Amino acid sequence: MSTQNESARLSRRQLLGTTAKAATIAGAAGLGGGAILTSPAKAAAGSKAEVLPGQLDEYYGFWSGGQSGEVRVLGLPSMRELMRIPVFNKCSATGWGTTNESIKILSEGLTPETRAMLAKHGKKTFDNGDTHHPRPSYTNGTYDGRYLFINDKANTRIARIRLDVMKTDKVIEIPNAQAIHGLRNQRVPKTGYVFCNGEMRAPVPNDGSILDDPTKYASVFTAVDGDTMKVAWQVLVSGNLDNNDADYAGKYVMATCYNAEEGTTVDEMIAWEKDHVVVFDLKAIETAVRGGKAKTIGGVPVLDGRKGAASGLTRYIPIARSPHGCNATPDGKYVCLNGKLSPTVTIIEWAKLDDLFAGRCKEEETIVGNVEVGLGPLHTSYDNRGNAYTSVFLDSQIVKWNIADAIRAYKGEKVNPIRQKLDVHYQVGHTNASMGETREADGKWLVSLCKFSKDRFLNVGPLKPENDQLIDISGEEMKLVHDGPTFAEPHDATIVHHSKITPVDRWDLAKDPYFADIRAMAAKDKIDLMDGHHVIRDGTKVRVYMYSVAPQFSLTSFTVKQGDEVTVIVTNVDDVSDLTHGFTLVGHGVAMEIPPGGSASATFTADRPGVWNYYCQWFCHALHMEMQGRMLVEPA
Ligand code: RUQ
Ligand code: CUA
Repeated sequence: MSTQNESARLSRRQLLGTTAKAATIAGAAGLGGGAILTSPAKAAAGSKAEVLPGQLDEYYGFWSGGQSGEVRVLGLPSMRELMRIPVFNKCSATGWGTTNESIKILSEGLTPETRAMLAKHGKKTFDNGDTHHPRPSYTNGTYDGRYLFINDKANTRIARIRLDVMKTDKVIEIPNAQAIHGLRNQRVPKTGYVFCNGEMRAPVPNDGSILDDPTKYASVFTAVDGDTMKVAWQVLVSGNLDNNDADYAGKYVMATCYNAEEGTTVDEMIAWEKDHVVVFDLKAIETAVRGGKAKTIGGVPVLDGRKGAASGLTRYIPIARSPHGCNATPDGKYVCLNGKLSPTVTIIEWAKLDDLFAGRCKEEETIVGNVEVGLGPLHTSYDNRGNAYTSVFLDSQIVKWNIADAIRAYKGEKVNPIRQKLDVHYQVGHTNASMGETREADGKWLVSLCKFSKDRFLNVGPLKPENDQLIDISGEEMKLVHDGPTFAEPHDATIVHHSKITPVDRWDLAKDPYFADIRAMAAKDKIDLMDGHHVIRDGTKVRVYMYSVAPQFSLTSFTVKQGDEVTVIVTNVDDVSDLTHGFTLVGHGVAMEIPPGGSASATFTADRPGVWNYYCQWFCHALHMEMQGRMLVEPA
């Protein structure tokens, strides 16, 4: 074995002067150490990661934007940021959260109760979100380029992003649950279900009849139909659901749970030696829903899969306390559970779950490996050569180990599964390998998403960027080749070969469902969106249609009355790719992206008399500054 950084690790541990357990607990509370330690990038591997000017990357990386509420698209191996996709946040550049189209997407999937609460405060949706897990859709165990799904822990939502246009097209709130954390897609035959872990426990229904009685709370596991974005069913679960993963057979989903104690303070939550993973039997659950065994709560079918319910829908497998990451191996055989408070990764064999549900084996007998990797294992990813790569938070390392050897060692053979421990900087959360969550894992690149950057970049004040590191895993030895600063907080990233995704260059205004409302509005007003300009008055409502061709709007002034509710609809008729216009109305909080081949609309009240200029805020032409017009508001 080559544990090249073993001595560095030991000295760091000595430096911290803490015992393993205390360090683990301190680290879990975010107090983890990590002395400053640099690891020189290897020149040869570095040049492999270099993508020269004008060259394209081989992979798309989908990065969650954490508490920024967005998703980011990176190119790998260059680690260049290619795009940001607003999801749960408001975006000043694109008008996400301002345009009628985006507001509809952000509001129509909320529960009636949430909509009513927001409406009382004059709002149509939430302004914040907390994304963690960006997951592309699958067909037959690999990415199919249709969608990317992402959770919102903050307001219990999930969103779907269309990968042809890289825009969010559906957002739904998950009823009954609180704080969607783990999110995974069904891999086989396809997505299919999107599995959502409601992490935090609360009464179901949460109507105020139960308050300070945590024994009556539940966490809620939800299967959403990824095609319709409707909740298919929910299962109540014991403990707090953390991460999850689906198998490669379409039969089971597994989720790690902490707080089997069902306490409400840290001390209570880590009191026991063991927590559990919960296994969901998809066929049994579907049969139960079809057989009318579910209760309708919050408008969706809910089954009870808690420990005491003996439902036959779930099984609970005890493992060391507070397990975190849950990662299926690309060969379809195993799933790894990352210990977090335990220095181990536990391996469960999917096939043994058949025996477990049939009563032919005990819970512990599904476990086929338990490998000690270091302090604070969080997540594991895979290459195509039988190796696993585990992120180890407290030790700030990526640990490469061999799955087959880990299983042999568990049987008592004298083999050491550990291949290498590589220092990363610092306190790594997620790690993910290229195509590592598919049958087509290719073992080329691995990212290490570090929670702290300390001294790795120029100082920007007390709030430092995170450090996303790129590691070359194509050879025997892992090599760190790139540091990449990122803003809060890319919990997770998925690396997809570029051949899996085919984005378009232009929208199709005539057909795309994204513009259905604009088309319907124009049809009602008998207007051709691609031609002329029109001001339609409808009582105190005014609809203003114009198109844009660099460097002009087809309408350079329009007149409304103070107090009118004005809807501006702008269509981009330019024929050139990469020619985006914008529409910003000064002093009214209105800004929108007008994409090639597409249209956008925004509605506001013209409450201030006088002259209000509008302009194109997306650089489009040498005369871009001159691309403007005036709204004349007659005093009431
Ligand atoms: S979790 S650092 Cu939100 Cu994916 Cu593990
Ligand atoms: Cu159009 Cu700038």
